[in-house]
Amino acid sequence: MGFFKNLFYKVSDILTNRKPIDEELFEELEEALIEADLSVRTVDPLMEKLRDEARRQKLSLGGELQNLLANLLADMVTKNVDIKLKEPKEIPTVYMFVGVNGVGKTTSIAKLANYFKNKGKKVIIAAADTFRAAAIEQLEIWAKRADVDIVKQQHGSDPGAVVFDAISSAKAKGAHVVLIDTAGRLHNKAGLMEELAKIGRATEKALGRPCDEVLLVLDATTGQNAISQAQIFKESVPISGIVLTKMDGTAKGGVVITVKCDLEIPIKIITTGEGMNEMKEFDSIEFARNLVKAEDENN
Ligand SMILES: Nc1nc2c(ncn2[C@@H]2O[C@H](COP(=O)(O)OP(=O)(O)OP(=O)(O)O)[C@@H](O)[C@H]2O)c(=O)[nH]1
Ligand SMILES: [Mg+2]
Repeated sequence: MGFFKNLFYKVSDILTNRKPIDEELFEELEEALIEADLSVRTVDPLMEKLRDEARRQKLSLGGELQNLLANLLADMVTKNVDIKLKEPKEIPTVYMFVGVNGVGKTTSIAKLANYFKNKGKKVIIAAADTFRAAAIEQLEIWAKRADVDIVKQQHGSDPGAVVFDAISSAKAKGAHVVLIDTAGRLHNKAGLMEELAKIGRATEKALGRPCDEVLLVLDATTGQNAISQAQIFKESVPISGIVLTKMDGTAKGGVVITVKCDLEIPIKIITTGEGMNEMKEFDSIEFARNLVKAEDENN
């Protein structure tokens, strides 16, 4: 199975049939693209282009649309230049992770800790999820596994104070990276969102500048819901990038395109499993190349 087929399995099925190109096929295709988590806002202009091109090139069979579609999607994904995750240049460089419950914040922190550690950086994790029972213990296990330091306080303590401690400790020890774990929160709870702003202020106080990266963690399997989460988090904290998790658990590729095209927040990291190494920096050119390449191989 090609990359395209994997990510857009239903779209691919429709197009591999030797159906004639007609209005019914376009409608079926449009529906499948939306089911694959492309937003309506993205699909409308895409369908228009597809129709125009099909007419211009005088295509007659559904299969002939596959390559065209892969290329149009590839163009959309690579439209804006990727903004990479900030390198830890200043000591310490601070990365805060935010998002709703269970999206993969803590696991992603472990992966980033391991990633920076392997680059020879000294890493400190700040256990600022003081809210969920066992959150601190979970983070301690990961910190041990990644062999990095952790700064924690008691369950229920002020997350801002934990962050302040962690940054002070990083300064004292000359650590390069501070990764802040925060409690999962529903984006519709105003009080909890305000708490994030407070953590941001504590960081600024300790660091003398705002957080270097505020990373919104989104679960790729939640589709359009991830988009609405982003829109609301964006109002409370200055999100600088997205960590898109659980890409191994979705056959829908559309979420990447929707996040990239509709949100105007760069995707910086993609994670694909529960293991420490199952993450990589997002590369839209590679993503697009795979879409198109898979198509060429199939034809
Ligand atoms: N398949 C898969 N599972 C993942 C990935 N990232 C995280 N998980 C799993 O998702 C679940 C939640 O992960 P956590 O890292 O605890 O999520 P969290 O956002 O910190 O959750 P809270 O702190 O409760 O808000 C765990 O079972 C992880 O193993 C991924 O990339 N792929
Ligand atoms: Mg967590």
